[in-house]
Amino acid sequence: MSDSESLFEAVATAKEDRVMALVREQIAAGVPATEILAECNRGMVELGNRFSSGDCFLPDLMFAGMIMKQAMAELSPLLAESEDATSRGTVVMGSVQHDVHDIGKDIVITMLRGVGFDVVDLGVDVPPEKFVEAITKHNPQVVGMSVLLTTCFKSVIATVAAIKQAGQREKVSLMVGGAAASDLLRQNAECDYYGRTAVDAVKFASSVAEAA
Ligand code: B12
Repeated sequence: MSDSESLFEAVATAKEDRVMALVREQIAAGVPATEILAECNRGMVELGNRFSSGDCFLPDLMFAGMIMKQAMAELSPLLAESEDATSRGTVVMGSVQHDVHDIGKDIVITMLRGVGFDVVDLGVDVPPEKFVEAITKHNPQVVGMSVLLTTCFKSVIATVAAIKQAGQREKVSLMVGGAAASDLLRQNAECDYYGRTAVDAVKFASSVAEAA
């Protein structure tokens, strides 16, 4: 292991010890948690590119997922620091049906909670009817769907259709995000908002809360 290896490179090559050492070093040096996280995310995207080109394999993705969760355990308390203890509203979040990626969803949740939202985490591989049930039970202002697989576009569309069918569409704002999402998906699925990052999710939920 080279001591000059950056956090980006260490994540992209799934080097657990180096990632954790650099995360702790950067926290101690006062680098904002959001910046540390952004560099980890870029590393994960690079790892995905290496996976696509056959330079690494599924176990590497799984291992990197575990490393990211460890890094998140260190960063979450910093991301969740909030001056405002009163609830700003409720958000229901889940990774859509057939999608088990949860690292990005969990970051979105941590950041939303950090700025004072109550978040109901439905987990991963969430079928449309679970979103509908959660809306009935928790009466959220915002529902967020995370999607990392292009094969799961149809899950986003099916979730929105189920929400419409249940007569809930007018009472919730729908946001979609995750590496496979785009503004085109937002349009096709008739969501209200596409966000590229967890910070975008916070901005959108905050704008909905402020307008209420
Ligand atoms: C780690 C990983 C895995 C891990 C996941 C571990 C876990 N617990 O999540 C494991 C090993 C399980 C996995 C499995 C698979 N994976 Co995978 N995986 C990845 C990888 C490398 C990183 C994902 C990640 O965590 N990124 C870091 C997080 C922080 O980023 P993020 O999720 O995008 O979230 C950020 C934003 O998008 C945003 N965000 C996220 N959600 C939301 C929601 C809202 C509402 C908003 C506003 C914002 C938002 O906020 C976050 C922070 O800013 C990606 C590569 C990539 N480019 O994404 C491939 C990738 C997503 N996987 C891929 C594939 C193909 C698979 C498998 C099919 C592989 C296989 N052959 O089995 C399976 C599918 C499993 C399933 N059914 O879901 C492909 C998808 C290709 C495609 N176009 O569909 C990718 C892109 C890799 C590639 N380049 O080929 N994977």
